[in-house]
Amino acid sequence: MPESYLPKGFLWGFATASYQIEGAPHEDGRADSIWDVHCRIPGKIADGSSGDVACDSYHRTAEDIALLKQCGAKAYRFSLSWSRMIPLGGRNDPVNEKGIQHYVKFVDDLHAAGIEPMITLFHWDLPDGLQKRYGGMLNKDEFVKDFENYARVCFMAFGAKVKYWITFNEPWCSSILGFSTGLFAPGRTSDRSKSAEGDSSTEPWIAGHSFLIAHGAAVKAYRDDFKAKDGGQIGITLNGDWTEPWDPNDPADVEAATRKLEFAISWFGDPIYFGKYPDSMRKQLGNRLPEFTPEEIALVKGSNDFYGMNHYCANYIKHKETEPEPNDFVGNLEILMVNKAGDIIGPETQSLWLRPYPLGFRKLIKWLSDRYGGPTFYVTENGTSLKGENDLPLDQLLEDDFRCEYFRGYIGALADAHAIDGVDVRGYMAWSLLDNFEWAEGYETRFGVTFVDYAGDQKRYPKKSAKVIGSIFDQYIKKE
Ligand code: NCW
Repeated sequence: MPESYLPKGFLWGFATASYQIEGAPHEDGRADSIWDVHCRIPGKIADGSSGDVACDSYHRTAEDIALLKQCGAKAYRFSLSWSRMIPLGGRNDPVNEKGIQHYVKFVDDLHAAGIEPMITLFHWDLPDGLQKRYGGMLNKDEFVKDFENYARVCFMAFGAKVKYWITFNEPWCSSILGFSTGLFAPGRTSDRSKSAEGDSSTEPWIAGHSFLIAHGAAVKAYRDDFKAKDGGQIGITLNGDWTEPWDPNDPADVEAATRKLEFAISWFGDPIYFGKYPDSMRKQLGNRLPEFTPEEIALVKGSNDFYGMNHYCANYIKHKETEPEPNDFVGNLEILMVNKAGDIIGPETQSLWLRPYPLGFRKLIKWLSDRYGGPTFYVTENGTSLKGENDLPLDQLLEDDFRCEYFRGYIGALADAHAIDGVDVRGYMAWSLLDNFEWAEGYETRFGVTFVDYAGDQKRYPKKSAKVIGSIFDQYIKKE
């Protein structure tokens, strides 16, 4: 047993998301989501692909559960496709019984295999009907009501079978990449530059505000009407990279490194734990950042039973001397991979946004724990890709020693955060069970502990990491 440890009963497993694995986009009554539409726009996805087939998991639930069992997983985090449950999305639209039954059976099958389900209600695939009808997240009042209704349909359908609920996955990504850079669905960049009136980017901040209020409304619905009888917990999943100052001796870089954390994480974390946006964001964004009404504060403040943490990367941060651009969303600073002393933060991966640095994981979870008063954490995603993994011959690709090392480093860092730094962490979901549709990067980027042969009928081949990860947890989780 290593000196550091994870607590008894620690829940570990894997995470996936509906659009990335399911395929079957028009089966059993499912309608388009904004990602179906986004993928049809030429140039949006690196390899011109889509989630039309993906891992075909809609038809292979038994195979996926068998893989989870083989790995020894205790839990599985997956997301529901809103447009399978309520194809057009809205509170007055019909509920699709076939969609509900598909997931109810899946949850029953997971339980039969001894695997705890953890459900994400929204992992980016908004029903396109709501985007077309009223602009999706840009229409706060409509979006909040429709999300609350969808959440209630789900709470009702699964009842006590599901103990872990996540409202939104990485609202930063949906807000910034969906409404500022246009990289993600719904692909909006329309107000990125200054207009003739000197207007500036507002949409990502409006979308973010809608996510927060919708999260609060769903949590209130759960706590008022389901939690006591069903006995579950509910939270939000936030992504965030660790930051180190480019020059640790320059107070402006030290300050910028914290400001980057605030723009990326506290944007959502502070309203949930403190009922307000960070001062640094208000200072830079002024009234482009929406104000909370007293009713909204009451809804949002205190709305996490646990903090869902996705973590992948660390960066060096250098302050800027110039005034922020209107479309700046990082806090007026430079994000670098090399610091003033020439140190590299971590090796390159297939994804430009990912640089492994396990110590950054430990530092970030401690920073979050200190800032938010020691909440309970579930790590809801962590994992890596390898530059060029997709080009390797199958036998080499299955020997993914780099991924085994990655998990050793990160799980060890988490055990240090728990045993030495006193962080209350109770679970970890590796990203991902399967290679899958990596959004704008298409199928070139592989994150799975299982190779999926897209050219060979979606056949699954467990990689070495699928066999190794359980033994790493075995070393760290306390038996008594
Ligand atoms: S794309 C992304 N990911 C990966 C994805 O597969 C998963 O669904 C997400 O929850 C793995 O984990 C998350 N994160 C987006 C990274 C940010 C890209 C930053 C671009 C800067 C402009």
